[in-house]
Amino acid sequence: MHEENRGRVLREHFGIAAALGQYVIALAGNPNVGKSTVFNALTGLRQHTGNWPGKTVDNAQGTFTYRQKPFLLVDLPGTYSILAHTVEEQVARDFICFGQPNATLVVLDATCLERNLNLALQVMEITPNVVVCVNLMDEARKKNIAIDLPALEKELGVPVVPTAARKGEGLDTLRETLYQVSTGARKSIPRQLVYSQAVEEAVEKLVPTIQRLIDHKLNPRWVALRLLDGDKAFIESISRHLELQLSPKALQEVAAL
Ligand SMILES: Nc1nc2c(ncn2[C@@H]2O[C@H](COP(=O)(O)OP(=O)(O)OP(=O)(O)O)[C@@H](O)[C@H]2O)c(=O)[nH]1
Ligand SMILES: [Mg+2]
Repeated sequence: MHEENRGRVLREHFGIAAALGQYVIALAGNPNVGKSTVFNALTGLRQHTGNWPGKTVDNAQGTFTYRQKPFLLVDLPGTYSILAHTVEEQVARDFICFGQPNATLVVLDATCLERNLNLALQVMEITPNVVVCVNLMDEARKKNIAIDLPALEKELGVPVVPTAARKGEGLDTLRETLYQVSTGARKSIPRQLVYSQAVEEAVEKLVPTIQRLIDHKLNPRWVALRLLDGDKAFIESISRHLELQLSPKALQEVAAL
């Protein structure tokens, strides 16, 4: 998306005033994993809080500068999933999809990685610009939980940074990694979930038509999966945020495949 247009969408749809040239980072994670602690550690007092437009869900935005580049960090509501079953999930998903952040930082709890990885894998289906932060490393150490971080990074295909945010541990590496991913200096090919053969065949059929309809504005594989899911809220979000009328005719065309 063109940067000026993205700025307008951020302002009008999400109440976020990103300056031109500012790198936008979305901060996602399950509830209570230390997102706000990471957010505070990175942004200090340069924060602004309010609500998401039209929603009673908290919205916190903060800024920081790194290597002379300006960053805007957006703290998303804590969610276990972004398949939009709750208003919090819808806010998080719509921002990651349509706010076009330069990077999405997914914070995980090192003491219960398996449960937390679900959200990371979902975000990795939407965008390749993901940084995974494994937080609460101090708690994991206390519980004698060992994590093979290089193996995790290799499996996921995106950068993994260990932190103990409350103690400020790992934040320098986190800033540097966010910088590299946001500026495009470091590119990833995230591991994609593979579904049953029937679903994969349906996705393959849908992708070319979707690509034509949405014109690179969203990852077509992700959109295909949502359409196969019959996710009406997502189709509404597409029309609202992309100002793209998925006409009944277009949808019929997709459905006919
Ligand atoms: N030991 C330890 N505690 C941490 C760490 N990071 C955060 N905490 C603590 O964990 C608790 C939850 O942290 P928050 O930053 O509020 O978590 P959150 O993800 O923003 O929570 P929600 O916004 O409610 O979803 C707080 O008591 C933090 O002080 C860490 O790295 N180590
Ligand atoms: Mg929080």
